[in-house]
Amino acid sequence: MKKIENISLKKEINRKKNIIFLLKSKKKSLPTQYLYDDVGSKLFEKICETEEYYLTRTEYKILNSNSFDIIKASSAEELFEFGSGSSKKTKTLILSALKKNKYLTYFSFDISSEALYMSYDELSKISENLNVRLLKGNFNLDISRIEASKKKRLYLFLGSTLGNFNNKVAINFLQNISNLMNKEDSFLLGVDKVKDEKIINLAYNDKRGITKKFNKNILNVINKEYKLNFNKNNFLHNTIYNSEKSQIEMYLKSTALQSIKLPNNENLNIKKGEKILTEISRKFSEETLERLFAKSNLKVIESYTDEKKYYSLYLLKIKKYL
Ligand code: AVJ
Repeated sequence: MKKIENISLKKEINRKKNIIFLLKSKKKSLPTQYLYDDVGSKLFEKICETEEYYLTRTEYKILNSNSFDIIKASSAEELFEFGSGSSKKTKTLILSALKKNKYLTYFSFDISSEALYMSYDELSKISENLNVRLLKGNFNLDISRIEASKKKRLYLFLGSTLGNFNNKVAINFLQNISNLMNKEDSFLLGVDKVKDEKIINLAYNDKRGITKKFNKNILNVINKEYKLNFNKNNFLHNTIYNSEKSQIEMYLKSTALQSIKLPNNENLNIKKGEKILTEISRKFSEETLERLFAKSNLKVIESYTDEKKYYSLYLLKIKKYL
């Protein structure tokens, strides 16, 4: 089995306090990262295969039709992917990069060991000239621990994962990447775009109920992690599209008055109808993206989309080398 390089600095200190704070707040929420444990990562892979979830399929198509162009335009000699998941989509880019470079290193950076192993399984057979490195860490906490490269690196952040971050966190993340980038490096960002609300709503309410399972799994994860007593049967999967913020908000909605024992042994009452936010998924307009890039010292070199303009990839470079 391939060895995982753990680069994360475990900042354990305030985790419990944070959970208590989030659950006692007027607008309750849970940290989105808990959706992506090993079970959750696998459920997400299944969401990607549903009819309604157009994001992955569309991104894959765009990547497939433009992968050689992306490698050419970026002159990439090395690939570094954040939140790589199973790396299925990245395969096409790797194959194109191997046409231009005899040897290639691909870094897969993810929080989940399961995802890293899936990525290794998917990629290790491609070529003897491909070196796959597995890095385990959290991309908001551990990005400063990534080493820059002497080779021209193409950073990848696909799957519209940026959409999980509120504006402040998104800017912070993009700034961290642009600080890490050398002059010759590039960055390929995949994002879901603003479109007809009906299509968006369906994507988060698939009829097979996989998204519902995915959402409820967060309760298993935090029950285990913090020894809590959430009962999945007392919650409904609930999403709304917030058009003001152009984002899907995914909630667990309480079906009854219930009492939860918090990690500090305090009892928390959750009313019937009360909602706990588990994830946001932003849909971006060109204007929003321009603003984000400008604040992060990034400029667009090239962009790629599908015929319906549902989804876009942006190839970015550093605007000013500081
Ligand atoms: C993995 C964050 C891109 O926001 O569309 C899918 C996660 N949540 N269905 C998304 C997700 C519910 C997904 N991202």
